[in-house]
Amino acid sequence: MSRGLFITVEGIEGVGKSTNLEYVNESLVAAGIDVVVTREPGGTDLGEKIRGLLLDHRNTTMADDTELLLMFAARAQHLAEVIEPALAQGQWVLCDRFTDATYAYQGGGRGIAMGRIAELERWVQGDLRPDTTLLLDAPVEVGLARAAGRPQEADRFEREKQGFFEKIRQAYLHMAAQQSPRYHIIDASQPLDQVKVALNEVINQLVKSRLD
Ligand code: Z5A
Repeated sequence: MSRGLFITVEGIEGVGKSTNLEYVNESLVAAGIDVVVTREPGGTDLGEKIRGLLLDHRNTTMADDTELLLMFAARAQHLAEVIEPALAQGQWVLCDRFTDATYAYQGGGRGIAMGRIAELERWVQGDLRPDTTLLLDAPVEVGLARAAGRPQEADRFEREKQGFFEKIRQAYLHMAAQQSPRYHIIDASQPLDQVKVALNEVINQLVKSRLD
């Protein structure tokens, strides 16, 4: 049995990851692919508890290194319990955020050295990297305006200022430019129908590559 494909969806706050992830999942399932949908931080019982700590806006004194290490602690559990077993069984894993988010948020946003993140990446993941990353990109004000329309209380990240998200967007675009074959930049400022058209192109390519 061939190993499954590891697909991640990335982007700044409110850009439409959850909405489009659902669409990608439906399209893959319709094409006959066995898909596991998951998210970071989270994806396991333990990981969801760590997510609670990370997002709780009352944790105002969390140090940047604590935030970084909690992201990787949740990731280690997620890899062991969900991602690695699924890929080994030939399932495709569709993950809402992964380590690119750490480079973008903890590296670009908080200013932690990228080399330190790379050390943890090697330790926790070994050689495992996503096969394909869908980077939903839109100006920060578009993402923040969409996110502001949601009823839930803002979490610890959502309380950050616009400048924080500008640095994150630039970090994502920089990574995509450096490692271009893995990334597909999707213009997420377009109406949803057009975002889906752009996603379809990538989905069709992926499905075709597996059937060839
Ligand atoms: N984080 C980190 O710092 N380091 C890490 O390593 C990892 C994560 C893994 C939780 O992530 C936080 O963890 C995150 C980064 C940090 N914090 N932030 N910010 P999350 O992914 O759960 O949180 P999020 O970015 O806030 O995701 P979200 O709230 O689920 O937003 P979204 O998925 O990108 O957006 P959405 O809910 O799909 O869409 C928002 C609204 O816009 C909704 O009403 C849609 O109907 C609408 N929408 C979507 N697309 C369109 C278009 N094209 N047109 C019009 N309206 C649209």
